[in-house]
Amino acid sequence: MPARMTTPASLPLTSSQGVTLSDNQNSLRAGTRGPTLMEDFLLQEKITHFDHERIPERVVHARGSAAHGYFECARDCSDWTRASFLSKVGRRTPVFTRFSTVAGGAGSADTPRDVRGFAVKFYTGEGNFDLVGNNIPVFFIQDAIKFPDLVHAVKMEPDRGYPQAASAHDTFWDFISLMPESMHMVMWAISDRTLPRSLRMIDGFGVHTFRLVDAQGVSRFVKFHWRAALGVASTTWDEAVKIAGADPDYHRRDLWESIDRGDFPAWELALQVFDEETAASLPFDVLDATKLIPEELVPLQVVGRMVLDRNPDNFFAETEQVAYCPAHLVPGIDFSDDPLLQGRLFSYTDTQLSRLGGPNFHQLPINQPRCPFHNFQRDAVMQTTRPQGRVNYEPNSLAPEGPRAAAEHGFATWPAPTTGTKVRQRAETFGDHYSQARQFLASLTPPEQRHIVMALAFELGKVTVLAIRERVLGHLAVIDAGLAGLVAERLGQSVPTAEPRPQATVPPQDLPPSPALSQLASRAGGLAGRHLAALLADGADDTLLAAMQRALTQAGARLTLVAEKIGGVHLADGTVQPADQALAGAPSCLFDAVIVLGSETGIATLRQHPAALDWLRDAWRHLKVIGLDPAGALLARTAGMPTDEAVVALTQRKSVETFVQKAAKGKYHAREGAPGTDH
Ligand code: HDE
Repeated sequence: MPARMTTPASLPLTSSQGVTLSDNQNSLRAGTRGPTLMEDFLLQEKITHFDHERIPERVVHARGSAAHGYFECARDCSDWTRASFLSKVGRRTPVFTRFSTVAGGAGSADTPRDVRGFAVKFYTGEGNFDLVGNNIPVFFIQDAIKFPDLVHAVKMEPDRGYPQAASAHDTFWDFISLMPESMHMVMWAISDRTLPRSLRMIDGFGVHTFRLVDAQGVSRFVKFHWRAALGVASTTWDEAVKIAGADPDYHRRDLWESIDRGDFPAWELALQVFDEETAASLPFDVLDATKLIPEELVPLQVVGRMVLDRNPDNFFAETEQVAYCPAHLVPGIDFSDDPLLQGRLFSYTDTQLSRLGGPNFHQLPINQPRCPFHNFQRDAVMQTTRPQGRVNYEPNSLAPEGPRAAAEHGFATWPAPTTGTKVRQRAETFGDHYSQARQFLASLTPPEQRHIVMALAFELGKVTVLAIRERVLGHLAVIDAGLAGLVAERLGQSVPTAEPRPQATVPPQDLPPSPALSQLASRAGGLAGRHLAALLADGADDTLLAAMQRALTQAGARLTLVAEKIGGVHLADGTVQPADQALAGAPSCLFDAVIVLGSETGIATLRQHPAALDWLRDAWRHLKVIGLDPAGALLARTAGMPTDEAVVALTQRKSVETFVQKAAKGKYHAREGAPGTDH
């Protein structure tokens, strides 16, 4: 019997050829127990399509999450550029933004230690502009020809197929130890920046120096920065590892849910604009992507704001098929001669040819410009347009109304004077690999510096070849002898003193610290966008819970209720409070700060429960602000959790305020070093 599931309102289920199906539950067979027939074209069509559902994943940045939104111009930048999306205050340009990790496959977890991609497609009235950046302002290498080697080294090792999404292995550090130019980026890559708390809490950087060109044809250099409205925040390493197990989709879910709730993430677009003279005065080359320009030298100027306010309708059609390319430019913006950027210009289109199957990927709805586009490019795989007429060439006299180049307002490359001998050689001005690495370290707060030591010791602790560890220690010694010593001590080996210890070809300089590089020193603060949890036991005080809920909502945070059973608990007033999540699926690593409420009898079962004890031990270890009513304090005592200023006794209303004020400051770094914490 075919299963009939139609209702009067439903659409007919058809094949891809438009034929309505009478049965979508049974394939065609010779008798109810007989063989399936080859003529079942409906079965064949369905299975064949399914067999080909996957396309090659991106060779890097395979794991990503994206959203729609808009960019609103806040400064008339026509004194710098003729790009129309930057020239009118209040003008809104639609965007599609994809965040990604770099090394892991499409199905890997969201929280490995890794750089995050930050790619924005602006659908401007003059064509698509793609700003394809990262959450770190510099890169590992100076020349595109090294990119395949870098990526091979960091990805899983080719014989054994592991580790997935991890830089802590021999081949990555082997490569790094032989590439002194990577040292500045390495300092960023092992800093807290690569353990973001949320994709809503990362900054973005265009990395390379680009050009802006105004209507008079005057060009200036520019660096692009995205600054997260919520500030930059990170997890600890142990937290990131535990999140990967508890919720591998932690960042994807966080982005989706906040947009779904109407809590839209936002970023300021800020520019560093400078002329050739300023570029020449800097102690490094602005064409070298392993260097940044400290804000203290060239200030950031805010030119607009991006808001992501709509989730994709379909992950594959949008997030997976979006094709970014740094060569997607609009009039008023141009490239510089940065050799890393130059290599990227062809790579992205090239990779789409194999990933999306041919040169018509710009016709996919997510990639199509939102302004009219017409030319004489024709045919090819998956052509979805129907160009009319006999003229598919230019110049022509047969279609005078057809498309023509426009000398006055079309894209014109800025006429940068260029002469030179063909060489495979780096400029001497690219030679200093250590000064900015040292400057970055010196610009960080003591906890951030400590995390770098811990991270290096962890990563190198996974390196089995002694000579690789020694080579890396040698580089660290050039950056900072103290750093090398601390890492060596944790590894239980010494910093090599004799050859072949790495030497700097260009002696490093002591550049002045740039406080803007520290995420702790420049963090926005506040509880907006944060996610807290209350672990509840029977007898929890209903008025205290309601006061906490009110205070957190007012601060822009949300509170998830966790209980041993999803059915919830009985509050002190006798009402049943359902839980949002059961304890087994909601460890404290998923939340920014936590509270425990119950009663002496109600908390008794939790005191026997390893997950409840770990809940508090981990909250402590992960430097969270913790609120405890007297029952919570009993649980803490059973867990052996010490106490400090960031553990707040929750008694009455006033204590709710104290808790909220403390939690708004973020992690309590002063706890680091105490028993039960990582140090
Ligand atoms: Fe990429 N990069 N990249 N990259 N990159 C790709 O393009 C490449 C580099 C970045 O969400 C690929 O469509 C080369 C720097 C992001 O879809 C590929 C070099 C920066 C994304 C490629 C670099 C980036 C990519 C793989 C050295 C920061 C994800 C899939 C010259 C400024 C975009 C794809 C998305 C993706 C090549 C270096 C950022 C293979 C050759 C530096 C955010 O074309």
